[in-house]
Amino acid sequence: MTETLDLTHWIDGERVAADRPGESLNPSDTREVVARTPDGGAPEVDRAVAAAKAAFPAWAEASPEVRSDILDRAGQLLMERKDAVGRLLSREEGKTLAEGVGETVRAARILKYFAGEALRVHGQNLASVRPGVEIQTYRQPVGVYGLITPWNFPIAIPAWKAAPALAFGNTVVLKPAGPTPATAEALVAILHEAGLPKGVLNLVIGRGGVGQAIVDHKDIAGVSFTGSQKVGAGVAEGAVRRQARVQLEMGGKNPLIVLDDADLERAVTIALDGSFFATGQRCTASSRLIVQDGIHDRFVEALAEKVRGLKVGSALDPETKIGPAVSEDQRETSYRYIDIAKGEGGRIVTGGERLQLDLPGWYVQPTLIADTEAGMRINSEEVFGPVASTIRVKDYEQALAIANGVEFGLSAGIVTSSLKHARDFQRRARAGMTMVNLPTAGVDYHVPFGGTKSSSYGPREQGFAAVEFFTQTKTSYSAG
Ligand code: UN1
Repeated sequence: MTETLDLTHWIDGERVAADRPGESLNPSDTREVVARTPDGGAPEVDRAVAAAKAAFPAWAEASPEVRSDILDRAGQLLMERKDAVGRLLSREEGKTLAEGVGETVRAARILKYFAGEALRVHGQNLASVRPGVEIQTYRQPVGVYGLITPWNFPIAIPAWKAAPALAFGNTVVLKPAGPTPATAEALVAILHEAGLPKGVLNLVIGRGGVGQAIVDHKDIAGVSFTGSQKVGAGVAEGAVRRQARVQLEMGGKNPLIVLDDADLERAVTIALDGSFFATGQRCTASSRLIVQDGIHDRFVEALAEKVRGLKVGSALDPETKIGPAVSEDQRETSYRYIDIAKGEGGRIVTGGERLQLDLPGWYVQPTLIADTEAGMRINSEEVFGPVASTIRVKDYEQALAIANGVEFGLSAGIVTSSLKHARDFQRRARAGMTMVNLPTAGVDYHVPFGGTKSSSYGPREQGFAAVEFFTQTKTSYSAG
């Protein structure tokens, strides 16, 4: 299946025909155009926001059962089409077919989870400090939300932002990432097929100008963004300037500590998944492997052996374990950081060379770099590719200090059989999520997601925490 899709914006429940000057390419084989794409801007955002604003009162007032049913139906439809949508995702983003289908299932489950959450919005009833007075708190929908989503989870992240926004009675303008609009469009189409009223969810496809227009629009009450720290800082500034709500999920430089008492095989499996799967293009990926002296050499050797065995190739080939980078830019970033690490004294244990495959795609050889030090650029800056480095440490305290010693704090992992160290790590790791004997990446969809320090800003996403950002509390006093 190599058809080229002609994408449109979705505004006020309609597919809006537009010129299609852009294209999204298949990173596994760049001769293939996955979709021809419109290039929206402020005028389309204006129309989308106007539609979302007009749709808001009725959607906010709708029975939660109506909203719940639509999300549930959309989840069901997506589940039924997981193979087709997952394949489109893999063609467009480059993660393997298993990962693409897996992510599609995750998106479907998110829709179903928030179908339940729509029915569980609740407040509190409190006694006043004044006799005869009662107080109730309510959670109410806020208005129009702008959602700006990244390319690396092209359906799960649009789903985990849109589903709570819609479940709690808000309306939405969604801007998908430049390289992956087709997957987001498939989600929007399914939600409409499931019965979403017109104007409740709008999609504007385009480049950075669309995001800027969303952030600056006076009728956008809140912005949820996942992407780079640099863009995120601008989003926050713009939103705060006009007192809009804002939630940011940005980078990570996630540590995985491996202590001497770890099971070697288990540690290797965890590192392999966290560092290399999904081509390392996860903000939760483990990029710093902090390894205690006694296990260090055995760990590096065993991991390198596994990394050498990873088959890099087309995302659509069932044999492939590591798909391409999403774009030429991302491929070059990986190779640039490999050079930087070499320049800093890192030793390439495996990978590092340019990969020549038969297919014209943006492939990167999975690369493991040993003998690096905390503080090097390779251990401070996000690479976002299948590249990991190891840092040798003498004990747990040194490992923890290094793990905490970067500006990011999204996910942090430890592999150990010591309950004492595991518990201590859970308390003292400066990260929003800690993983004991699990990869730093690969999170559940029904619990809060987010980081500390420069990784995140604003309320948590996902699970029962999502209600914080997507509702506003009203406090009502009454006397009989
Ligand atoms: C995961 O690790 O399962 O953009 C999810 C990202 C994160 C999501 C990671 N916001 O990579």
